[in-house]
Amino acid sequence: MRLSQYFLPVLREVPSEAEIASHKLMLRAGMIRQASAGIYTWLPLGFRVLKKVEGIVREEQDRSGAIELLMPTLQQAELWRESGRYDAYGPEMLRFKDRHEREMLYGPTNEELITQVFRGAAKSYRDLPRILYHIQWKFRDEIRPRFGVMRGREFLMKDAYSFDMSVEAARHSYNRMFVAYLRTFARMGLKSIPMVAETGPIGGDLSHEFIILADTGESQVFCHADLLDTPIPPADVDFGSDLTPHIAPWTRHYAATDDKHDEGRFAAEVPQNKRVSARGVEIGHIFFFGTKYSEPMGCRVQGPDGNMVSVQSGSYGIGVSRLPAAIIEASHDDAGIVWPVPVAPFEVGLVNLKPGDKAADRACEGLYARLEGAGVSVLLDDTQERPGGKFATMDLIGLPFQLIVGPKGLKGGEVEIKDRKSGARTTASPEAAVKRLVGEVRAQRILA
Ligand code: P5A
Repeated sequence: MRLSQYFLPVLREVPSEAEIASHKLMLRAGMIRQASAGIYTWLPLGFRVLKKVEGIVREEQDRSGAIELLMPTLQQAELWRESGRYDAYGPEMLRFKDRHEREMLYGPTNEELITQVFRGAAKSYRDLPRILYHIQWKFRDEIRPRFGVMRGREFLMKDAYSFDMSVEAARHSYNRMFVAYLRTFARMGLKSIPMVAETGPIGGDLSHEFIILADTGESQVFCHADLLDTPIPPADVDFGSDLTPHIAPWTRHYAATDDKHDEGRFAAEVPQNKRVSARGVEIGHIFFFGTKYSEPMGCRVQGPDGNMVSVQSGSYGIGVSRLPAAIIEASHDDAGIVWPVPVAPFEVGLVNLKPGDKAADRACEGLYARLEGAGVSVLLDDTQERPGGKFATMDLIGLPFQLIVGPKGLKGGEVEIKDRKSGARTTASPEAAVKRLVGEVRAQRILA
């Protein structure tokens, strides 16, 4: 992509409406613009990040065996009356009538809708287990939308729903998602911590929030320091057998907690030098709620003995549109965003210090073509902005690598590579630079 033909409205001033780093940086880097309170347009640069995040979420869901479908954003009130949640949900639900005076709502979550789909399709135990998911916009009329896309009213969620014959089988589905979540967030460069959680309006009695540590987080977290170094389980763990050994380090009762749960027990059991107390951002939340929806909504299948049984279910959410902000909270500095390669909007920022200079133009075109040809995504700054402004923009938008090309360096046969994260600058011949960048980018795309 050529910056001279792109749509990247960066802001030099820090917007006054933003309180936290990610919100400020997303506005300044031309990633989002507010449309109305808690509702955002994703500008091209932000949209590329959102798509990358969505892609990683999708890959790990698919890998775990979950099956993608797409449910609508609008739902009928009638369906929510079947589960009893229509009246219970409260003012966060956006309710309205269509032209036929039918009561409708903009879905804040999809437990009822998926239960309706599943009960109409599954007849016997042979149709189970299944995990179905979609990635779809939700609306919650939050009383205090804030921090940009971190707590929006309209937001993109990955929500999965599991259907099993027994509580034990449902625990396996829960654990399978648990592992998929750890892997999903690790692939985005995030260290996520599962924390025992409240179930709120979703219901059930088993639930974990996935938290990343950030000073601006809305939740208080106490966790065992070892949790931050626990290796991520491999994707190919045998889901048919007991998964407990794989997730035990995270699910031991003292592993992570919040002030609503057993902070006292945590303090008693975890040695002082191993206690981490921090703020956290919730990026995912999983629930096991058994028959909470299947029973009132009549979602039953025939068991092997011929008897009809209510299906055991759970639901599993990831805040897809919250993640770009969460990643920025975890990865930025004074100059701007520092994107991990797997979610970067472009992998390399190619800076032409002097567009119009024949040698610089020719070198940049060649580098651009070779990097793109090797599958590396490049944003080429071919604008007439002065060098200082170009560097500031590149640092602000946080592409992992900058490749800086100017007439002076070219005379000596050299271009400069800057690593955005470490700030390290090195010079190399154009050929060597391409080779190095392609190698680095490929290495950093995969889960360490
Ligand atoms: C699980 C999937 C649910 O809704 N039903 C379907 C369950 N869980 S949840 O915790 O309420 O939401 C799941 C994740 O969505 C993100 N999220 C939000 N992101 C941005 N703005 C919001 N207002 C918002 N509300 C929830 C969170 O990441 C949450 O973990």
